[in-house]
Amino acid sequence: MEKEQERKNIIESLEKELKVIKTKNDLANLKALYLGKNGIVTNLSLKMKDIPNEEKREYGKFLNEIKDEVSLKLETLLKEIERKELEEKLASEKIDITLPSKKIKKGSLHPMTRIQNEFEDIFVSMGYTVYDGPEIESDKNCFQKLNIPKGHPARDAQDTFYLKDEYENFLIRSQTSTAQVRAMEENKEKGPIRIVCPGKVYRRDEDATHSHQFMQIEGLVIDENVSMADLKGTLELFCKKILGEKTNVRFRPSYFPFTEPSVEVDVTCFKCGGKGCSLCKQTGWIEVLGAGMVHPNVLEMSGYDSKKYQGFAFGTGMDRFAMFKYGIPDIRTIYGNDIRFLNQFDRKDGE
Ligand code: 2NL
Repeated sequence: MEKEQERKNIIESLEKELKVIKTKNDLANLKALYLGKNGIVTNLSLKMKDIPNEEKREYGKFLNEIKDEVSLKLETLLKEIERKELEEKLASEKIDITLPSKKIKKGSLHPMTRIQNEFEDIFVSMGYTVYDGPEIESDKNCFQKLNIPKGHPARDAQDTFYLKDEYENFLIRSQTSTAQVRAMEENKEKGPIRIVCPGKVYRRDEDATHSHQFMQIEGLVIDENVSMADLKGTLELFCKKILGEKTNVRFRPSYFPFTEPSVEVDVTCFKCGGKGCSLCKQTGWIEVLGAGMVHPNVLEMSGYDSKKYQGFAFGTGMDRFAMFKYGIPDIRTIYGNDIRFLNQFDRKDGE
């Protein structure tokens, strides 16, 4: 009966303490108090040595029972605390999936990327290939092979950036024609070519309509029986595609060292429609391209038989087109990367 009383006392005091326990930490402390090294239940076994031998078995059983009972009660409360914690966690982390989502701000293409894509799409639709070349070039590819020998006045007009010391015969290209020279040289069969070469070019020039670095695109067609009529038809179609079907195109005689004859291409002013305004300086026309029939010297220097082959070529600044098409007044803003400028292009064509 003494044992029974002891069990009752222990369980009663345990139950009293369990009632006020709220956290796993407090429960662990309570567990130590009862079942730990110096715990109330653990210490009961110290009495074993005073128990007469014939009762030891019985006492052992009693010890096990009380241990199990205490353990079970502690375990039950632990489960209860854990369940409550989980419930609280679920309640606090509840997500309302019906709430409207935050708008993700997406970027947009840079106006130069957009205009380049437009150029490439039009020429690819006419069967051209886009051909790339390096920006560091030899004097030979940039000038000599284009019929601009050393001392030619056209070199001054382009006022190029040359490299220094042992690389003084190299420069950062002033025109993308360099890539076209490469295409002609690489064409070992000396057969037909139909390419456009877009890319960066560099000149010593800087004001509202000129940047020391700008984006040029040049086209080159070489084949048998290519004539000025092909040049005119191609560029007229291109201008209408990129600036609108209503655009009128005119060709004026001009001069480039690498073409003969050479032309400059004007389109009806897209601001006034040809009536005359400040943009077109009251002429009704705006110059957009330079072009011509490839000079026989240029063909011959890259290994083409100029009796058998003819070609036409053209070139323009893509920046100029972006300025016209998107209404950008200062070329420097195109390369300034000011987010207020770029945000204005966060829209689709035609919007
Ligand atoms: C301009 C317009 C032009 C070319 C570029 C060219 C390229 C080869 C052969 C012949 Cl490989 N011509 N390109 C032709 C005419 C005009 O660019 O205003 N350039 C200064």
